[in-house]
Amino acid sequence: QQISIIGVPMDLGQTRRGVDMGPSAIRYAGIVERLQNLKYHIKDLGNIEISHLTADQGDVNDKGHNLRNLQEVKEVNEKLASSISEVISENRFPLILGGDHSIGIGTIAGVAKHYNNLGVIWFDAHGDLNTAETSPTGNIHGMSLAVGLGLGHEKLTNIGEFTPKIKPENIVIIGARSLDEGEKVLIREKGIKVYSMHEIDRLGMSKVMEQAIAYISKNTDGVHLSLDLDALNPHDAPGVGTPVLGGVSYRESHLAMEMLAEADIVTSAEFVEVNPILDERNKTATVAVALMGSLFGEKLT
Ligand code: DIR
Ligand code: MN
Ligand code: MN
Ligand code: MN
Repeated sequence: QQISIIGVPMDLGQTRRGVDMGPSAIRYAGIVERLQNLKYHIKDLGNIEISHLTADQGDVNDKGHNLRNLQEVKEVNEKLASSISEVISENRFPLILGGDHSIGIGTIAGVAKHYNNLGVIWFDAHGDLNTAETSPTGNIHGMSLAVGLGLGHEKLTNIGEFTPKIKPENIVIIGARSLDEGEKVLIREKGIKVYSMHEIDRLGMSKVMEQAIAYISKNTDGVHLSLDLDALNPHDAPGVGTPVLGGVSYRESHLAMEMLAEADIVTSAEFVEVNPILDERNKTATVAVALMGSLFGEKLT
C-alpha cells in the first residue's frame, strides 16, 4: 500500500500557540522512515499553506458570532479537503498531521466524498460536538465532529459542497472524559456511541476495541481514524493544548492501534493537537509516530 502524508500547521482553531509546529515535530520524530521500514511507499506532500493575515484579534464575540477565525479555518479546510480527495483518487492512503483538531472538518469533507457510509473513530478526551451555540470557548477545534454531522455554521458544513458528511450511527468516540453540556445532549439525542474512560476502565481496551470495531464495520464502506493526542494520559502525551487527567495509557493506545491494524478497516487517518511548545523533549510527537507505526502494522513479533 501507498501512503501520502499531508501536514496542516493549523493553530487557528484554538488559542494555544505552537500547535502549528505539530507537523514538523512529527516529521522530526521520524514518521517517514518509520513507515518506510514497514515497506510502504511514502509520498510526503508537505504542508497546506496557512495565512494568519486576517486572523481574529482579541475577543471572538467582536465579530458577532462565537466562531474564532471562522474565515481562515474555512479556507484552510477547503484546501485540505481537495488535497485529500486527490490523494484518495490516486488510490493512496491519506495520513494527515496536525495542527489543531479543526482540521478534522476538512479531512472528513475530503474523505467522505469517496464513501457512501463513512465510519469515523474519534479518539479524544473531548467530543468535539459543539456548535457556536453550545461552545464555551468559540474554538472551532471543539466543533469538528458536529460539523461532519451537518451541525454548525454553513461556511463550515458546506465545505466540499455537500452536507452532512457522516451519520451519527457511523461514529464511535473513544477516550472521552471532558464533555460539555450541549455535547452530552447531542450524544443522547443522536444516539452516538461513546466509550468513555469509564467503559475503558470497566471493560478494558481490548473489549472496547473489539466492540468498537464490530460496531463501526457493520454498515460502513470506509473508516476514518481521527486521533487527538489528548485522548492519552497527559503523563504519556504532555504536549497538547487541553490536557485532561485520567486518559488512555501508552499501552492501551497502542493496543487500540494494533487491533485496528489487525482488523484492517482504516482507510484514512489523522493525528492532531501535537504542540511541541508545551511538550517535553518531543515526547508527544514521538508517541504519535509510534502509534502510527502500530496502526500501519508494526509488531514486535
Ligand atoms: C472544549 C474543548 N470542549 C471546547 N475541546 C477540545 O472548546 O469546545 N477538543 N479541546 O479537543
Ligand atoms: Mn500560527
Ligand atoms: Mn479533539
Ligand atoms: Mn481533545
